[in-house]
Amino acid sequence: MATVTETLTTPPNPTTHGTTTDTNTNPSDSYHAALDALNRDGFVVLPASLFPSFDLPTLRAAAARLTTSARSGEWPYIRTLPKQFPPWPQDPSNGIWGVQHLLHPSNPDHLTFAKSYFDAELLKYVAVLVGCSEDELTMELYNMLVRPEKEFSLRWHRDDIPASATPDEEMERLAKPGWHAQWNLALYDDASLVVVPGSHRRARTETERAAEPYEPNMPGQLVVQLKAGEVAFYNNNILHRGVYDPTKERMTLHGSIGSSKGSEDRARNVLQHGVGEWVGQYDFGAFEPEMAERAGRMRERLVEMGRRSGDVGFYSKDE
Ligand SMILES: O=C(O)CCC(=O)C(=O)O
Repeated sequence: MATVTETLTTPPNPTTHGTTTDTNTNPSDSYHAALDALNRDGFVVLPASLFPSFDLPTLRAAAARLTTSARSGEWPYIRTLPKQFPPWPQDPSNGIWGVQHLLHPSNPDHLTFAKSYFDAELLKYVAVLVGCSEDELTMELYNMLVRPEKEFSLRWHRDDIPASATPDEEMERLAKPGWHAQWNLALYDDASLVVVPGSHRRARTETERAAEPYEPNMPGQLVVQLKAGEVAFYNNNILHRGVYDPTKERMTLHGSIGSSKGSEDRARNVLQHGVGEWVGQYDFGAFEPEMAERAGRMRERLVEMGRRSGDVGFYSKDE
């Protein structure tokens, strides 16, 4: 299988991006280079050097503590085998492939994870990739994808378009702005995410439609190879799957941030994970003031989205 060869290496220009919230002014900087790659390919890999404040040893230690808790059943927010979409039963006896709600106030390490989620540099990329100002960014999800303890993989899917969609339905949804950015931040080298580059801009081909759900060799597929500390942003409606190696450590932080321009579709995608149940209790008092301010405003926009949307249901309750 092919691997990602394109990574962005240009550092951001501090003179044009010190504190700006206007994200649409300089199309030649590394933020917009990332946007171009995301629009073209449906994913982009950013080097760890762009995010110097990500503290990998501290994040790994926090991730290991929470994973241990999740596998033992102590941490109830988990993605359990063999289910692909929420809701997931809280019983870990069949194994887990993800840990939910890293920012939950009952996680003793929530602040460690929050520092990477609300990181000022990350948020600049997010604003450009979403296509909104930093003042519109909305807190969404921060989860972690972990090594299952036995063979497991996800079938080919788009996160927010069911496999039953007709080509016209696919195109109608793909033509709408997603109003969010989604990323994987690898704490260990990670080659679990497999994508079909460019498939976020078109309906599935006949071959893709007819393919087995777990087809190991989809035409044009590419394994996203992340080194520890790298961040892959990807369009959640790119045709993709997860293929996991139970023998290889995986702790990959899986985040999304939206915009107050987001629609009911986006509200369902976010709120079906249950974040609305605890986000109101979040106390940002322990954050440094600038981050507390930023996080507080992003949380308010999430609460507002919940208020506007009411009961949003689940994308695919039984899979
Ligand atoms: O494991 C991954 O990186 C992919 C996860 C995924 O496809 C999903 O959560 O929908």
